[in-house]
Amino acid sequence: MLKTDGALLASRATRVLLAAERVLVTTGAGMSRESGIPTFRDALTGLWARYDPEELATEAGFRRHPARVFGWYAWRRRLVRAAVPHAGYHALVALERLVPSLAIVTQNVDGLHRRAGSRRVLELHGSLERFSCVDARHPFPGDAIPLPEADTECEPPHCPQCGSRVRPDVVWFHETLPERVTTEAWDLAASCQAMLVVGTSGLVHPAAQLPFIARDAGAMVIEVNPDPTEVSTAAHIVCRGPAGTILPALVAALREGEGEGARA
Ligand code: BV8
Repeated sequence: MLKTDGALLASRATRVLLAAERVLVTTGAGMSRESGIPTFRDALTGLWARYDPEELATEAGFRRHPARVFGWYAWRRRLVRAAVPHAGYHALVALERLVPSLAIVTQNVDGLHRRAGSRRVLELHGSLERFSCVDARHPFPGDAIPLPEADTECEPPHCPQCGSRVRPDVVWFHETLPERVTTEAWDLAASCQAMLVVGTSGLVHPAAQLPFIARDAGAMVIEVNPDPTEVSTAAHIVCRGPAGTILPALVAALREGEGEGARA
């Protein structure tokens, strides 16, 4: 049977994954697209179309227009609540059982990896489901924050301890990433044998450095993305297609490989 480029690449990727003890998966907004969650740039649509990320995803923007920013995050939180993890997420859960050690480092704040059942997930940019106050980052219970029905601006509550406004516990632009998670993610990137890079444009730093750290440490880098990205140059194998199709195909091939006792 003539092997298509896609099949050839998938089998090369399968062999790499079969040979790897430690696999690291890094994901971006493209991973959530097939579950109906807009990518970051796509989320600047409708009511939010006329604002740039600096306006909606920075502390300065929040202090200038708290109700506008809080409304945008409430709208995204409602979208995420209604979303269902697609087959690509379940493939990563299965992959966790097929390789000795697997971890997921995500830029996504939607929590879908954990919702699908992935156990080792590092959220580099925080979560839409966690909240804290803007002045002192005192934690604030998410279930005390109602989800507005419409895409509307909504006033954030105030912190019972210091009175400052409550914000989503995400990493905004010009903010440093959570130390513990970042240290663990960088260590994993520098010590994995294979990295799957799924659905990221590689434009946002420092997360964009991870594929290059892995490559420079001798790991095989496999990109899964329908379009070329900043990461493509770091990739040894490029699988051009959607995560919801490529990842299940990779896991099916891996199971086949496992069946034939191909693991190193
Ligand atoms: C910081 C949380 C230190 C909030 C987010 C070095 C060079 C240049 C700039 C910088 C640099 N270092 C720092 C910067 C500044 C800045 C930055 O990177 N700017 C960029 C835009 C140029 N970085 C920061 O500010 C970081 N902090 O550096 O702190 C510091 C501290 C004090 C003072 C100075 C410095 C913080 C960055 C984190 C920001 N927070 N999210 C929220 O979500 O609201 S970023 C947010 O956008 C996401 O988390 C994600 O990281 C990013 C979106 O990127 P992607 O996930 O890649 O998504 P994108 O839409 O771009 O692409 C989607 C891809 O999927 C595409 O390739 C597409 O082809 C593909 N796709 C589509 N469909 C599918 C698919 N793939 C597979 N399957 C499909 N079906």
